[in-house]
Amino acid sequence: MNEIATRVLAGERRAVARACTLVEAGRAPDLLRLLQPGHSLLIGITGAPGAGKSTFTDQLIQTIRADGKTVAVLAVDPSSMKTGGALLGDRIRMQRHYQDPGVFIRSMATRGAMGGLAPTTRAMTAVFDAAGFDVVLVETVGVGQDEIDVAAMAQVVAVLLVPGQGDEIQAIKSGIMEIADLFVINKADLPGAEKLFQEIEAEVHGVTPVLKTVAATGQGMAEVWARLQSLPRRVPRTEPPRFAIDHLGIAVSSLDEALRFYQDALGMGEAHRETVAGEKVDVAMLQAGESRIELLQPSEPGSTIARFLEKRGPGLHHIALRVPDLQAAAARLQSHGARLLNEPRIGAGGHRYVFIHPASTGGVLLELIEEHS
Ligand SMILES: Nc1nc2c(ncn2[C@@H]2O[C@H](COP(=O)(O)OP(=O)(O)O)[C@@H](O)[C@H]2O)c(=O)[nH]1
Ligand SMILES: [Mg+2]
Repeated sequence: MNEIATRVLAGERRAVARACTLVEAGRAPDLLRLLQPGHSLLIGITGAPGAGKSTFTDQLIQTIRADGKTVAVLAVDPSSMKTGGALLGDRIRMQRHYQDPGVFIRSMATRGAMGGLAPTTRAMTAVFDAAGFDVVLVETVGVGQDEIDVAAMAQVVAVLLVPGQGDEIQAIKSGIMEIADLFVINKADLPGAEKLFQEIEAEVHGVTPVLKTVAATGQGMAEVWARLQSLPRRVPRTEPPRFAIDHLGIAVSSLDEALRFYQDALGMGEAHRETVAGEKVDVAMLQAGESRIELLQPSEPGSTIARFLEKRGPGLHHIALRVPDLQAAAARLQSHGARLLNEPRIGAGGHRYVFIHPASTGGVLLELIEEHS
């Protein structure tokens, strides 16, 4: 592993290819730990099947190379199309770059693995980043939650729309807006492109830029590349997730009594108190550096905390960890057989969370909370 990592960090293509194979087989956790972050700009390209993503990606490779930069591409293909025309078309199109040492292209089949795609994609982009590529492009399949997960790990995301589909405005309204940093009206040579352009412009209120391209000829690509570089970047998602402790939850029989210890005797400062009606619990939050201590007292008999006190007595009730991407973390846990107690959902403080059963965690209830939510 050490040797492969060293060779990846030196930018050796064969080591990069080998690392990708290990990552795809789920056999690379040690390798990933040995890699160091590089400086890649990580770009996600998404849009409905047939929108021209592969054609666009191929042209973008050309534009980026003409700008003197190196680029690695991860094309996520629906495996059902593996023997069909689409992928064959991609291969033939992108073939012109295979001899170029400044371009590395890797395709990955989804095998219909719901929720399992994002961690692998993330790991592969980390390999490319460590290998020193200036730009990493991820072309997604264009359907489902996986695509949103994949797109969300990029620093900038371009969403391709095409005229004549009729459902673009609908797509915008149903959440694609949140993942798009740039809208591209591709196939601008087709009728209806100008109309779609204006409809999208009206919808984004000048917040998200909208550009037009003809990927088939390369028209508009220089402008796209300029924009992609100048757009504000999201959190660099190639970083390994940080599992900071958000808070420790302690079940107590009396908040006032517990506060006499933490607040008065220990001197931790003012507690933020609230009653979470839905969970029948009175809560006092105390800041402890970057983390917090959450004291929990049942507000009604029969509540979860009341039952915990009866069964186990006062004490540590749960540990809450902050993760950058809750959906990805939950999917990863599920694929490893961990017992999730709920679907990721929005909690009282407006944060997204999921609970994991103590049976999976070494005996303590674990809460995962999404950062910045
Ligand atoms: N007219 C026109 N056709 C295009 C353009 N870009 C791509 N296409 C065609 O659209 C089809 C789907 O393209 P592809 O790149 O495979 O789409 P993907 O499924 O999103 O990757 C192919 O036949 C392309 O040649 C364009 O700008 N104009
Ligand atoms: Mg494609």
